[in-house]
This record gives sequence, structure tokens and C-alpha cells, in this order.
Amino acid sequence: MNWLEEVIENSKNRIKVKNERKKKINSLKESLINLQQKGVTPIIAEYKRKSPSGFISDKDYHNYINFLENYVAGFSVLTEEKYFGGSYEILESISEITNKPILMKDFIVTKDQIDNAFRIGADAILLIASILNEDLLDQLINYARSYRLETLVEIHTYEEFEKIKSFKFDLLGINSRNLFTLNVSLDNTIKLLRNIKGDYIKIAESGIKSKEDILKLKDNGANGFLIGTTLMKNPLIIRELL
Ligand code: IGP
Repeated sequence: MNWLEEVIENSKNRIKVKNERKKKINSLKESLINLQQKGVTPIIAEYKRKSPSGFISDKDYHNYINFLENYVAGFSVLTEEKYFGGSYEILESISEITNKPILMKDFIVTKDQIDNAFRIGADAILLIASILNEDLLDQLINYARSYRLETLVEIHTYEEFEKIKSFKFDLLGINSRNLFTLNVSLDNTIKLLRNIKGDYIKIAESGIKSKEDILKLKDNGANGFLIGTTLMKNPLIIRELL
């Protein structure tokens, strides 16, 4: 089994969280649009402790969140345990210390995982087109909507876009990293941004290191930017990225 197959197997056996949700849902989409209208670059900052591409960090989330919440549209928090060092507890704790919207970053393949996302205080969930068939993806989008959770559907190829384009998701993520090979290509994302027509809020994900990267992606139609590694290594760089 490769790492992705293992993660998907583990996803099917996640525990069911019993907690009751304490917060109302906070729209990530509106937060992104608000910043865009103010002329501020809409960034989603990601908190993760490691990744299969070799990133590793022991940074505590308190300072990271308290500092970055002054600048960003929202946070992405990894809840996958084995390969990203995340947990439901981390997301829940973060939701208690910030009012910014939170995207739960995980490999969702079951409705139970969406129940969990709602209960731990997530405002939006990630759904990855490459690991879901059309029927399941459509069901999971609608299930999330029944909770009023927003959905960010992630693609990496034009074929995946064709597969998802008629579904009722809120945000379209274009991941510059191929999840099967882990290779990053901003050029692939730029090509997709150019080819995708229609009224989507497009979020460029992964591999963003500089203001130049952001400007290049923005010029080609990206509306928002999801940044993990670069901000985890140095949160202060946010001031240069905006
Ligand atoms: C962040 P980076 O290169 O800035 O750390 O990437 C984010 O895009 C990445 O973590 C990610 C991801 C995913 C993680 C994008 N899609 C799907 C897990 C699952």
C-alpha cells in the first residue's frame, strides 16, 4: 500500500466524535471575498506538523494562530494523524482560540468524517477529486451542505475539473502538488487557471514561497492562496506576501 491508500483506509475507520458543536459556522468564502474587496491578498494559512513531502515542525499553534489571524482570511488545519501529524483535538483547540473560519484538511471519504468536522468546529471541509468517484463526491458535497459547512473541492488536472464542474461546491482548489508523486508544479496550476472558465472562487494550493508566486497565480486568475510550509517555517513572511 502506498501512503495515500493507507491514509484512505485509515479514513474509513476514524472514531466518531461525540462533542457538540459550540460555535456557529463562519463563512470562509465570505472572508476571502471581503479581503479581496479590500484589496488585501486573501490567504488561508495552514497549520500542520509534518507532511509526506518531508516537512516537519514542532511549532506550537498558539503563537502561529494569534499572530497570523490579523492577516489571513482563515486557517487550514490538518486532522490526518499518521502522515500530517494532525488531530481532531488540534482543530478543536484552534477553533476555540480564533474566530477566523477553519478548513478541515483531511482525506474525507465518509459521511462520519463530515459529522466529525461539524462537531469539532470546522467551518469548511476539503474534498479531493482524485480520491473520490463522482457519485460519492456529489453525496459528500450535499451532506456537508446539509450542515451548512462549506466545501473546497480540490483538483490537479483538467479531467478532474470536468468531473466536478457541475457540482454545488463553494471553492475550487487547484493543488500544485500531485498527491500521487508529490511533485509540485505552479505551471500546471497556471495552465488550469487559464483554462477554467466560469464563476468559481479559485484557490491556488501548495508550493507558494514568495510574493512573485502569488502575483503570477493572481495574474492568471487565482482568487485565494493556501499556504502551509512557507508560513510554518516563517510566519513573519506574511507581511511580504499580502
Ligand atoms: C499547503 P504547502 O506546500 O504550502 O505546505 O501546501 C497545502 O496546499 C497542502 O498541505 C495540501 C494538502 C492537500 C494536504 C494541499 N492539498 C490535500 C493534504 C491533503
